[in-house]
Amino acid sequence: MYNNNLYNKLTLTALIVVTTLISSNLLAEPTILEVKTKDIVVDGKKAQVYAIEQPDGTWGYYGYKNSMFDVIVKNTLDESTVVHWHGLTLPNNQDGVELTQQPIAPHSEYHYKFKLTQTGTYWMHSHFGLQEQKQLEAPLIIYDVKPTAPNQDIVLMLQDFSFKTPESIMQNILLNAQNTAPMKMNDNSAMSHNTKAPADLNDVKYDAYLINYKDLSNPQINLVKANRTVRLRFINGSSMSNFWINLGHLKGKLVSVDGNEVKPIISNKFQIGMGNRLDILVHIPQKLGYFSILAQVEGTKSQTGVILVNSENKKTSIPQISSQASTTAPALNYAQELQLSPLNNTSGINGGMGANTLENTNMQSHNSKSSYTKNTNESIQLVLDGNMKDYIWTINNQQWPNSTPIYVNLGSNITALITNNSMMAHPMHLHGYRFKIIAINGKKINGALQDTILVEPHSTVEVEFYADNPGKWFFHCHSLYHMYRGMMTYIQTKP
Ligand SMILES: [Cu+2]
Repeated sequence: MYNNNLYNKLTLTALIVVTTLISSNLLAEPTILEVKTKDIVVDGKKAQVYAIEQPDGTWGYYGYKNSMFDVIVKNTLDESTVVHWHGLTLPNNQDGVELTQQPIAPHSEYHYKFKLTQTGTYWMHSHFGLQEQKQLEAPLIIYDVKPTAPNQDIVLMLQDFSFKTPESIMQNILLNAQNTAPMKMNDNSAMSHNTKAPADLNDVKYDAYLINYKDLSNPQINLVKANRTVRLRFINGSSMSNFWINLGHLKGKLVSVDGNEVKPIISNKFQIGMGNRLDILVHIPQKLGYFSILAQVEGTKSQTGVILVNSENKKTSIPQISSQASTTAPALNYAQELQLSPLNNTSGINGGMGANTLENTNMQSHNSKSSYTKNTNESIQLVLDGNMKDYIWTINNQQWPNSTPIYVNLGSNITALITNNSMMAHPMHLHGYRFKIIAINGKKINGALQDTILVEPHSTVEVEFYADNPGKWFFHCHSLYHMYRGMMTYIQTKP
């Protein structure tokens, strides 16, 4: 008996040692991310889109803070690509964009290696051509500690889908722009400045809206446990669509925006612009059987969603949910942004963020800050505009790629005033940094740290960041066709 136990113990120890050796050996190997085609079914019809998956089928990347992001991107497509790690503060040559590397040629690969210094919900997507429209994207989640119950942590990537090719969508936009531009301008001058024609909200009419490649005719269903808290990680990975998240019967607690913790906001409705991420905690009550989590596109009745099913009460039948809501959703607005503030920030609203505070929050990976000159302040202007007739979109009157860089001094505290002079909202994204929102329409706020901010038509947003990450960093509109038609530039640090 005793001997048997000892034998068992030894066998167990040996097993643990072997397992540890195998897993540590596996950990030392780079993670493979394959850029590939993916067959999906939308509204009962087959379609081919793109995906980024590991060889075992894992969608995207799940890692830990302070570990290495050691990834080989394998391009299995017959066209070039380049994959950007959206929201990560990383070394410039790892950014995964055409500014810092050659595109990855068809059937070739590229190795990325850098330390993960953040935690939270991020994502990856093609920064090449119009591939993002075909869902060449995936989640990128960085944990602080491993979640104890994996089914209580749900990633929800919002996507806009068309059976048309991105090229023909672009062509249609150009045709529509030419036909409707003069009318839009008349409308604008005749109406009050707050009235916007629906055409200004949505340039593209999509066939469906998806969450994790599925529409409401066949939605993703997640089993959840009653009396437990579920973290919903929303990623707006759509190309041209802003959404209202509707949690229905569940009360949500918004705890993180773009991977940065915020003072919690409790509601069952939230706004999410293109490129943004929201982590929302929901508590699953015992008595109900299922919960629909919906996302409705602004200016439309179109919606998508997933169903959470209470694992202890799952006999309840799940009704079909229509892809059309009963009412049209309004345009997104600044109400949510004005409420947001960082969880760990004691600086006053009018005191501004000193460089020291930004240092602490902005670039934990760079320990060389002390070598930079501190507390120099610089301000830059970023003026967004558009020519509706030709569908040309500009930053500071320049249309990418005919742009000159915006220079900032390395180690300076940068205040950037973003002025939107156009009739459309633009989700503006800065690479390599997170910025703090310090004013909206001139109203000073102690706003959130974000990497993407939806700038409403005819409005201003002031953001601040500490320029301690050297290199060339794209600043662009995350509406895919606006970016494609010129709304992109880059910020370059001077030593
Ligand atoms: Cu835009």
